Amino acid sequence: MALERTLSIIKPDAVAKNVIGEIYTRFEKAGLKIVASKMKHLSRKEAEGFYAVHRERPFFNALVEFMISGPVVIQALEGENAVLTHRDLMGATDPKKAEKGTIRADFADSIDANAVHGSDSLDNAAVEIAYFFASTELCPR
Ligand code: RTP
Ligand code: MG
Repeated sequence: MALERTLSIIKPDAVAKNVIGEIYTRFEKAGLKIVASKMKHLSRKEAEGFYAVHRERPFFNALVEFMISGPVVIQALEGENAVLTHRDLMGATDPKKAEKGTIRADFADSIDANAVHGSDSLDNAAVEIAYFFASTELCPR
């Protein structure tokens, strides 16, 4: 087992549903520690930069519009196998395909408004954490 960090975003739909605390509880119950956290209304430039890998995909503009439609809550999570542990908690991208009991099955409405983001690899996690947090903002415990 390896101690890892991953980046999590509670997307505008889940913030609007007032389930930040319920989602944080799932992280904590799974053994993930929140080592950095902030609420932010992303600018278009920030959202486009964050999702730059998806720039050529047909859903890119809709994704950016959605991510700037309201505030998000961004956190770095730390724990054993944090990247995969967090992806398992989230469930499949499309909530219709997400396993029962996952965050997306319980809180997401559609593939666009799908409640949460999570890094998909350890390398991307490092890049994504650095995109939103200075190293001095990380508080390992
Ligand atoms: P995320 O990056 O948000 O954690 O989600 P993911 O890895 O499960 O999905 P990814 O392929 O990285 O896509 C990023 C986000 O774009 C939206 N999407 N829409 N309409 C579509 O076919 C489609 N595919 C992806 C989703 O909101 C997804 O979370
Ligand atoms: Mg992704």
